[in-house]
Amino acid sequence: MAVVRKELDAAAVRGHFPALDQRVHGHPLIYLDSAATAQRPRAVLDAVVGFYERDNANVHRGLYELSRRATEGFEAARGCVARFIGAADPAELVWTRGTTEAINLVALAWGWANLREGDEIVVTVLEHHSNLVPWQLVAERTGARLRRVDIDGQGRLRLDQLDELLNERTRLVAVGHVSNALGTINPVREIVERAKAVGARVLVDGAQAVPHMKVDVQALGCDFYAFSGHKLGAPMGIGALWARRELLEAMPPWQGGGEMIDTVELERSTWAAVPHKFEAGTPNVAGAIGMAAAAMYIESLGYDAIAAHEEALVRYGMERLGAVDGLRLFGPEDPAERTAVFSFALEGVHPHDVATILDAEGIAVRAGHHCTQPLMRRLGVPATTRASCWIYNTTDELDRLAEALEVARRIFA
Ligand code: C6P
Repeated sequence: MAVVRKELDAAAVRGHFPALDQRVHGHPLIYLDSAATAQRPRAVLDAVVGFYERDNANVHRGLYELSRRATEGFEAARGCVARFIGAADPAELVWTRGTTEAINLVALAWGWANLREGDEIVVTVLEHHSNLVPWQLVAERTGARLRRVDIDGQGRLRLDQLDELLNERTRLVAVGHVSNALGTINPVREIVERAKAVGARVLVDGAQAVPHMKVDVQALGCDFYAFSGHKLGAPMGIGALWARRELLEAMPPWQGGGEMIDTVELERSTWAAVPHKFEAGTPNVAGAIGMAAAAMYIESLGYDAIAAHEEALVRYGMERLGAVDGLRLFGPEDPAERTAVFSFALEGVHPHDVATILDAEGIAVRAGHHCTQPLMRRLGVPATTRASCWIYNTTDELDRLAEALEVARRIFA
């Protein structure tokens, strides 16, 4: 039977994102900073406005119609996002403010309860500060020790070194699914297998994976998966932690307040069932509803089509940017091992100057350490310029980027 592969209609997709339809400094906007935060499709904007226009009320509290609708929408959104990442049960999905908060939740709730002096936490040199600093804090308080996996010359994790680091003291491996700074796709399934062989838990930072590839947490076999809404077209301030139910049930709460309790006495309390045990206070209901709308939007495009589109961008971008005189592209050489993130140095031009020159042309990129200072140190650079693509970017835009870089290089030469 012939397999019909759905293609992404880039023009139609662009039409779904109102923010892309504008001029910046007299030029059509070229938005190449989706790794920092994506633009939002109309479907998400409508879902958020719809909630506030019709259903706005607090959840799990009121006995009136609006509160019922708000609660139903909020919990339906949980089910939708849980399904989106292949969770077995909506109760395994805890709403958070984003990836950072999800990882801090695990560090505080699981880490404090399970880590002791002499235990080891394995991280990698690719990690975003969000998947490093929480472990430093918990290590300092518990006496656990951080170990670090290095990369090879192409920014790929050295699994041989992981094998050397893993031992019976390893309690946790905390690894990014995709590097925000280099675009490297890490072999998470393989890492999980190796970690499980020594009885370690695995936390995956999925912030840069979920917008680009079908994630199935059960197939990955990990214990915790953290991700943000705003990188997949949902509002800022919403994200999620997925964890296997038995782990969540065994973990103590990390924040106290309304919503997360069962009974409260003056001196002690009992906790609500998971996931509410981890959701103290009024949640970001509109954000959750917006995140479900983003997940449905992505599913309507199809991950196969998204992957094919992004793979074409990776190949084109590597070739086109690689041809710019004096440009050094970081990250894996094999397009299959990376997402459409182009992190580079332009000889003789500071990354901040590159970004400023590009901004004058209406091109938005990020320059800096990308919240990965250990990685920058490892690469021997203070910063890079990073152009990151998503579903709405085109090869024409990468041409415009390359041309602007050629001009920048001539000016500074
Ligand atoms: N990276 C970037 O420009 P929050 O801020 O909690 O939504 O996500 C934090 C985070 C965690 N892990 C990875 C791999 C990330 O890329 C990010 C966010 C943005 O690369 C902003 S620093």
